[in-house]
Amino acid sequence: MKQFNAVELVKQAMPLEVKHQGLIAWVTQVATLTRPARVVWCDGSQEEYDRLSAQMVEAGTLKKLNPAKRPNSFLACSAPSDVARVEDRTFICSARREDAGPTNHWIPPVEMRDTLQGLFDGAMEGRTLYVIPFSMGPLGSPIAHIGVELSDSPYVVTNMRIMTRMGRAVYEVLGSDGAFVPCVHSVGAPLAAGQADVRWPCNDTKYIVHFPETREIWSYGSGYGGNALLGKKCFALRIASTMGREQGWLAEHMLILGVTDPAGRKYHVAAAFPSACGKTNFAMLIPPQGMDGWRVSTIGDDIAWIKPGQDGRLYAMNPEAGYFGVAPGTSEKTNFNAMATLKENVIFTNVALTDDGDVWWEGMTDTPPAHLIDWQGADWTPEIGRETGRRAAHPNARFTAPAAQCPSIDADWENPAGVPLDAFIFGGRRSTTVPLVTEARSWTEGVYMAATMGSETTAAAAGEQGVVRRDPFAMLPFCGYNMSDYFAHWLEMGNRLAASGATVPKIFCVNWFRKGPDGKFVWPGFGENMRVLQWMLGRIEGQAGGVEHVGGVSPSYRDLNWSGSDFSAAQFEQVMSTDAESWREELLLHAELFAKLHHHLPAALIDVKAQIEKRLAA
Ligand code: SAT
Ligand code: MN
Repeated sequence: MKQFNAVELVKQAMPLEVKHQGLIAWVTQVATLTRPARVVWCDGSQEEYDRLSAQMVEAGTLKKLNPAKRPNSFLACSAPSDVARVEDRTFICSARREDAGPTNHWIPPVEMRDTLQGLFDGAMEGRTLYVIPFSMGPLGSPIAHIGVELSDSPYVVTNMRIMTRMGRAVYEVLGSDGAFVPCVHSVGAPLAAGQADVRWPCNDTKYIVHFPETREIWSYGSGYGGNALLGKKCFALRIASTMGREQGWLAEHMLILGVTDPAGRKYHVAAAFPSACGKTNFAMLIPPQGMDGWRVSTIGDDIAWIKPGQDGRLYAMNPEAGYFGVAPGTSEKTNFNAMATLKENVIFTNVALTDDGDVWWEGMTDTPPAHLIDWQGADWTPEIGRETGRRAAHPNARFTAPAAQCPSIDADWENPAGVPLDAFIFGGRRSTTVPLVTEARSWTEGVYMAATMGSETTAAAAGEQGVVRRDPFAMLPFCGYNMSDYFAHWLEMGNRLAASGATVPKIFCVNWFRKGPDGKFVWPGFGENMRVLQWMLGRIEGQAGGVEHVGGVSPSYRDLNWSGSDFSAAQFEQVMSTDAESWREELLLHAELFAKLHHHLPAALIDVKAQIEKRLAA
């Protein structure tokens, strides 16, 4: 047998643009460890995308959809065990445990490196190691950061081409000594000589590992979403949040939208919600009837990098180039712009296949097609669905689509300067207690609201669903360092803003998800959220009314624009009401969170809590 020669494999197909000795040495080192059959340096071209897609169709990983219905689009169906992010298998391996903090899983770096050496030893045997150069943020812009992912999954390559600026030009930007975040990914399913591959290779053992000090990412065992597309949660949130802390900026789990009023005045808002709570829908909102002249434009749907500009204001940019959005529930009615974005050039994952080679998911149409192949490859009919409760699409089924295809895309979405922020919104999924909207009276009170936010868990993460957990800033699974230090960083950013004399964005807290006694959502949501947005802008302009209460300022019924709506004052009461008893219960949960985060917990937040308690007692 021929001796395995990593140097030769790596050099063989290396493009001329690669001049970075550090990069070449690292690729060689990873190839030596993982022993792939081939190394491919990706160039990001359409030709490469088509070739890999065809290979995956051949291997059964992808189905090509009917080109007349869904041009240049594919369906991937994963292994049933590999359908979401795995939070219990996600690790922040900082040198000191306290720097990861109590909300992150921590293992000493030395021990973790040992484990990873064992796992990655020969992990790519029989497979191809793809070198995937990518930029988070517009290529070459001063606020962009570069990563290189080494992955043995062609599905990762094609998804990364949509989700990031991926390809040859990145090698040029890197030059001979540019900085990059090294990301190593294996599905953890080496192939012995002659062994047939499976449709969706993965491993029951999974590790999603971050070394914040050395800015490295290692991911093993999963091919799905945030576990495998390492530019997204791993880099643009977990690693970037630690970079932001050091360098004075913020990496947040936020959509960014522009909103233009009938007079042509434009505002920008960044909004944080946990996974699968409607960020994509909110970012692509179409104002309802009766709100003519208002317009929402989309800058990003999941991640915001926010930095102070020359004028001291905060500017936000979207580091991604695509949407990895939740398919179920997306329809022409709930998100017209998303449906238009999904017309072509899309990779669907874990949705159902129609008999004419198109896709379908729960909520796409009121009436399901008479027959489908479900996400696990079995026959599905509405009767089977009713009888067994089996869904045609997995609840965390996703689409990967180019952002540029979105009809509501903002003209400034790739502006390297970002867009100036007027407001932050924080929202959880709460069937009770939390009102539709509350304005914080100060930056500090806003940080408190965001820090203590709770939300019912969704299918975006493996584990029990529908249980309320604290999800500070919607960053619980994504903060790369100690959560209390993260709160302190937010407070510090606020102080700096105030000191610069720049306009400080207002902070609001929303809850679209209150349920009535019948268990149904009371607030219609989607386009109707524009009414709440208008109220916020009115508050920014000092024009809209509001009522002070224990937790902040909220509108009364007459403070919102109801034109074109039949939402009644009684219904409004249902989505706004809170009583002292619910507040007391909620505060117990805040206390629990603060006890957990006591190490480095900023005193300013403890003060806000004391003030709320005082108001409640009065
Ligand atoms: O799978 S992802 O982590 O990219 C989606 C999400 O949970 O927000
Ligand atoms: Mn997300």
